[in-house]
Amino acid sequence: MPGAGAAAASRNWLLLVLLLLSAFAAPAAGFGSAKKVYMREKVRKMFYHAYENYMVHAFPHDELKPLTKTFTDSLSELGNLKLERLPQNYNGSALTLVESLSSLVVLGNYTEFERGVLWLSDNLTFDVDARVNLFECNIRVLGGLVSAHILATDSKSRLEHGLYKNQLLDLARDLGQRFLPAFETPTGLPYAWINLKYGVMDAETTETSTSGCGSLILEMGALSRLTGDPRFQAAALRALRKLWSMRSPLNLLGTTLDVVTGEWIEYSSGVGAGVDSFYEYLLKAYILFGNDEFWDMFHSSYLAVQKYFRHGPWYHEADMRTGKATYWQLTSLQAFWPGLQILVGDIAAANSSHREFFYVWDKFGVLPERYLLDHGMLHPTEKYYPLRPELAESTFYLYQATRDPWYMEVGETIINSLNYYTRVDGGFASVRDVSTMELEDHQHSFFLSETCKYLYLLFDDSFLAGQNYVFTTEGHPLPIRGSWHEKLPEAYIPANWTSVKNENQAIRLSALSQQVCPATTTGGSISLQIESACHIPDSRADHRCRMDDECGIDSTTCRKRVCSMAGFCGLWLFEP
Ligand code: DMJ
Repeated sequence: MPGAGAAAASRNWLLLVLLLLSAFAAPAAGFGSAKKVYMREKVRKMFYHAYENYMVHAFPHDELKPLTKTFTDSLSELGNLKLERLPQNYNGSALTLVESLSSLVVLGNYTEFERGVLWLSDNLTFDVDARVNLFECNIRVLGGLVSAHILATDSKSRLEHGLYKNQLLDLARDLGQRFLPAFETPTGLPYAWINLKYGVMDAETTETSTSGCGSLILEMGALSRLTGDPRFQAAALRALRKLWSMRSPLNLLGTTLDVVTGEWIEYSSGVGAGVDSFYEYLLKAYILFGNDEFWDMFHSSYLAVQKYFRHGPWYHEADMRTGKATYWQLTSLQAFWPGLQILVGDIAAANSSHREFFYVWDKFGVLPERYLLDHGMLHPTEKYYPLRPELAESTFYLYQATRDPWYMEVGETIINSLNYYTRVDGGFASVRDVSTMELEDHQHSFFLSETCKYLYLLFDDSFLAGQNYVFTTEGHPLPIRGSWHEKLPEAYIPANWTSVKNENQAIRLSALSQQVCPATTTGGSISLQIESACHIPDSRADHRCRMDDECGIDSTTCRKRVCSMAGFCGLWLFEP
């Protein structure tokens, strides 16, 4: 439990989070306002190219097949939803429209947002014989509806005074109620799959993942607060507490488990697939709801991740029982981690890790699903890039925290790659193989809810002005409201984390010159002192190098930095 002496640190921490989520007034030096507008408009065009092609060729089905200009409802990960009120027995839940609503608001298109809200109000139903994945349906559909409901009742929305009578909230409540039978297990851990009409099917699999049962709290907690029905939050919280009770003495969790026996199935885990949003939701639930319980869980698990998974800027997997490394692999999903580190204020670690993900992006043109760090090669079967958002997401958070124009350059590279490799006449296509750039006929809905949204926010964050949001793991914004806080948060930041000492001086000139090597002096009115007993700066201010001798001592770990293949000083995985 945090001690009383931590109150000041707590306030600083909270202020930092608020600062990170707010719009800063200062424009980015080196990336002029005309260029920012140009990039923003480029992202806007990307979004509408994806959205309009979906509306023309796929709506009201779930997702677009951009190469053949057709549709798909058979999401292996989501299951089948369908709209019964439509003619011709359509399958589909207009998933991409549900996922696009909050992005339309971020782009300032209230007219199309309102059109979508009213269409869904009239047509969507969940009273269907459909087996869906609880986690995916929660983050995409429930999260999309809850967020859109909040935005529809926002003072900026014209719907507030017109035709909108909480229809999306009614739909969300109905969907949430259909989720509840999944939680009726001896452990309280929910089944991974549920039939929306009939509940849990006979002989349903009892296997689920850590993220599948441990990251439902944001959407279900928000639903409870909006409806006044505590059952949604209670179910998600009970599952989360049970999951947490299954941690090892090292405070590590596995990746898959049995919801009936409460036994682990896969003991190895990392910060990527099957676990990622579990960590994300502990911290974001604390920010959104203010309970110390979430912070305590996050704090313990964050320290365990840094201790057992981190190796320099990389995060490998480890066995939860021993802490011993298992798989030395970089996965595309892990790229959300630097963004989460920004929310907790660990900027130096976020920056060094983000730079490595970007190095791999740059090497292939996009981020491969899995990259074998120990062999320096692609995973033989997971060479795909399904338009994932995680690197863009972290880039957005790093830019919010640092205002370093370098992150805009990263965003520009990501945008150019997406347009060059994945844009086709019928939308944006996934990459089947990053070594050949062969495309796959699928435009995932998260390309609209997350990838385009974070890239747009990187160049225009006016949506954030005057309101702080937590973004769900699917990129749907939920406002941070004092009235949702059960009590005021208390937090403790370990002294060796790279924390901002004075919240009035939180703006930094350059992440490359300061966060990577934090004690580099900056001069000027916004200089910032960060403790570092052992720090020795790299020879060059831009951290480029040809030999290890040109690299200094890392200020946070006190370890010798070495020169990477890419020619940057850092704490790389394989040191001499
Ligand atoms: C999204 O559906 C969510 O971000 C989820 O948590 C995992 N990643 C996918 C997109 O990559």
